[in-house]
Amino acid sequence: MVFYRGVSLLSKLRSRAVQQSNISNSVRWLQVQTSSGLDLRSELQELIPEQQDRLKKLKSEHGKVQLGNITVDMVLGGMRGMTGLLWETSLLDADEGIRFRGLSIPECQKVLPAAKPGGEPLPEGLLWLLLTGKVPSKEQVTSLSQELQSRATVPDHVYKTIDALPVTAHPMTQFATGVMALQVQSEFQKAYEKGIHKSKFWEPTYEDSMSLIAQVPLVAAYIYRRMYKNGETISKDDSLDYGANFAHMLGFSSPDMHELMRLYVTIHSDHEGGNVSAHTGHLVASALSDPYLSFAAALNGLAGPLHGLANQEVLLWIKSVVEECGENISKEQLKDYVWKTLKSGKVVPGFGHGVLRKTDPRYTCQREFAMKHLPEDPLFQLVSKLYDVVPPILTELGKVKNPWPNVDAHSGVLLNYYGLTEARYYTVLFGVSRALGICSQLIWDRALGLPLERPKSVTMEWLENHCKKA
Ligand code: NMX
Ligand code: MLT
Repeated sequence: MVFYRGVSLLSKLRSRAVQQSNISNSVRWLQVQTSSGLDLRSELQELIPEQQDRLKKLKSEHGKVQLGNITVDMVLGGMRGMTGLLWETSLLDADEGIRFRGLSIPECQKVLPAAKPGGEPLPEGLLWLLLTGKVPSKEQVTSLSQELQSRATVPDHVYKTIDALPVTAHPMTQFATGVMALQVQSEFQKAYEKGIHKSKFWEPTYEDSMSLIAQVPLVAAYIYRRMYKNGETISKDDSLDYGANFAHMLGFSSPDMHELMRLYVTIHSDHEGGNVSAHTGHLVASALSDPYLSFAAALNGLAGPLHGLANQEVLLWIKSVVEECGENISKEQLKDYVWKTLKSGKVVPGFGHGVLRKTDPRYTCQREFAMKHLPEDPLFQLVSKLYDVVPPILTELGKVKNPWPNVDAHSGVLLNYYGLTEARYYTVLFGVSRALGICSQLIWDRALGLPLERPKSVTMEWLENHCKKA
């Protein structure tokens, strides 16, 4: 089922990493190591003590080292630029974009196992990488696929709980409700009630996290079929990998759509720790809330239009452009439309970012996918025109820190091309993928014994008085 693109590419990547003369060399080298065991849990069990020691050493030797100054602007500006979180699974560079355990998206596309030669990475491989920091082999990915398949069952009460909501309820409301209903089977909650020792917290967290990752595609597919396909559900197919099976349960059998889903789930999974969904999941989990409670909270953050819901907003906005001006809209007409959106007090969805300052590499890899599979699609061509038209306008506004497109600017037209046209559903797909990142870090939160998150807040009066004295 799975094709592994081999040791030669990995060696090339390694030797390139070794040749680079920057300080991160040794870290990158470690990060592209391969691992050997087939059982992910045992692999983790081996890694945890050394990472616990590493954290202890960091704390005892460098605990008092300063990481920067906090300004009033930072406090009033949504904590931008304030380093305040430990997040092991990925790191975002403002110019380069995301690296999953040190690997960029193009590097992941090269070294992670794929379903076919030259194909997109399998999300299971990315999950293995996020959890262990090691590139998995074909056999490890197959074994993880099987583990997820064996956990992919959803109790009937979950579907009944979703059915209690009106079918018109937003898909993200239905999704978060479904995840909350899954919570009744939390192994962590049961173990905590029985008095589990805190050194063992990561174990039931692993169980819950892996089950949750396995279950979310079923819940998500149920919601899609309930809302848009008269409730006619499609059973899972255990012969398929995670991404392909998700597409299959939604009702899509085209091999290209299966490839798209693998890419989609891989690239949306993690975006370091400060984004609203990841940070929410981490914060809630810091109270020792179990993975289901934490991930449901994360989904509620993802459902906001400035965050994950932007993928819905982009396609709806693009469709409104087409409705008003037609598919073959000129760049001049498009400029007018963008200005009209801005003048009505709205944002241009899919552009800008809280941290990134260049085009999102997640946008770029989706663009490459489109150029390969749907170069003539009129909506793809419209998205390409937006790439030329929007950044100069946002720059002209004078206040937008990043005028370039983000991940959400592209995903909708790809899905729409393959027949997944219901834009209101798109954030659910983002949510399924984000389970991989949030849950991976959550296992590490418990393994490292990270504490309750509780930053200090102040009032305007406190700030005024402080500034007078400063
Ligand atoms: N269209 C119009 N105005 C914008 C945009 C945009 N795309 N991006 C930023 N601005 C405005 C922003 O609203 C703010 O205005 P004001 O001072 O009047 O409140 C000003 O520019 C400065 O904002 P920034 O510091 O550049 O951005 P910030 O870090 O505050 O926000 C986003 C980041 C992502 C919320 C913002 O760029 C945005 O609203 N983008 C559109 C929505 C979107 O695509 N979100 C998805 C992000 C990715 N994801 O999946 O989560
Ligand atoms: C994400 O993927 O979470 C978004 O790009 C938002 C962010 O990183 O802040």
